[in-house]
Amino acid sequence: MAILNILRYPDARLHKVAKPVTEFGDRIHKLVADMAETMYDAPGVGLAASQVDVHEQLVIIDTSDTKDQLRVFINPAIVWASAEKQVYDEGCLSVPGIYDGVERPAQVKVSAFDADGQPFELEADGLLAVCIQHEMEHLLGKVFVDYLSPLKRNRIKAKMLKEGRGIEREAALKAAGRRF
Ligand code: K1U
Ligand code: ZN
Repeated sequence: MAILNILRYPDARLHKVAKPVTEFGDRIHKLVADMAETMYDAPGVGLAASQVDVHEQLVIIDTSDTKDQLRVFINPAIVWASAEKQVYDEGCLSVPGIYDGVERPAQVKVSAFDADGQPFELEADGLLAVCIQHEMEHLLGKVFVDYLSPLKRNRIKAKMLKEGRGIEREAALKAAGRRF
């Protein structure tokens, strides 16, 4: 297993549209295992393949307290969404440290395939419903900050770019320290 690099907003690759998975097998099992290790390490409750620069329709979610209930959604589709809405303070591993309210349907029914290619349907509410919708939007190339006002979005973009430059500088200094 391996910890994968999570793309940080505003990386343009986060806006790529993911393609359906067409073959199930060892490659998908390894991707799921690596993404799970990455998500638990971060830590987070969900991760879309797009966030690790794999532009295929694969999402993992674990909203359990015990962190032992991994759900895998491959080629997911929302087949029903409630008229009732809920606002949830969402976060995103690609936009670390930023949380803001997003309104979405309170309940959804999703159809998908599991890691072995078996089809299933699931009805979800609460955090699981929020997470499914948030992760599926990553597959469409959308990040939750796209829902915020242009003013908030631009502030977040500037903060992320500034922090990103700091991370790059630290990595360069660390690498230089190893050389000398
Ligand atoms: O980056 C992601 O898409 C994952 C994201 C999922 C999510 C969380 C909350 C609302 C909508 C979508 C996260 O996991 S952000 C981190 C987080 O919420 C969390 C971290 C540690 C413990 C519990 C939650
Ligand atoms: Zn996210």
